Amino acid sequence: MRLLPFYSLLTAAACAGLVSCSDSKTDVLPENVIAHNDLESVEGWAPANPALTTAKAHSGRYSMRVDNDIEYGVGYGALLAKVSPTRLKKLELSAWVLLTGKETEAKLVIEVKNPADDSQKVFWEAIALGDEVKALNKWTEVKKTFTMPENIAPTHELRFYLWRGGSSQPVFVDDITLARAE
Ligand SMILES: [Ca+2]
Repeated sequence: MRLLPFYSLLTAAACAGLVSCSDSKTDVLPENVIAHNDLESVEGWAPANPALTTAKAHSGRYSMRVDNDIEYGVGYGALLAKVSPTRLKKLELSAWVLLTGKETEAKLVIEVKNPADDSQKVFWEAIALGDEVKALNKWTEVKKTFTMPENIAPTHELRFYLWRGGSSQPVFVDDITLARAE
């Protein structure tokens, strides 16, 4: 398996009793997983992120939230060269979402940017949470497979983030997984 940047954190959390040490799901992630975050090991790591919250959680104590005052959630960014040994063709995003109000405009965004030219939009697609999640105040799993364009390069950066998108009522997200898909 590939070691993820926060794999050791997950293991440390597991053996600190936050989750069971015998829970193999948290010890070994599938080989195609690019990144996984249950938000349990983010508190205290700089820079402090106002989106991190204990108000609601799908796993453990923590999730992330956007609302009137918080535009973006805890984000992910890495060069494509580091996330996939071969050209990334498809990317599967899954996450657990809790909406507190109808007609939210919040989105889970997958973006590919060229760090050498910030104005160049290589790829931008999103899961519109208001379209996908109908139940309020109930954790619901959302999942989408994104087809990457031919022109992505190893020097481009893959980004994931939760964006408020005009929502005024809080939107919570937990247990995010980005994985290579076929
Ligand atoms: Ca959590």
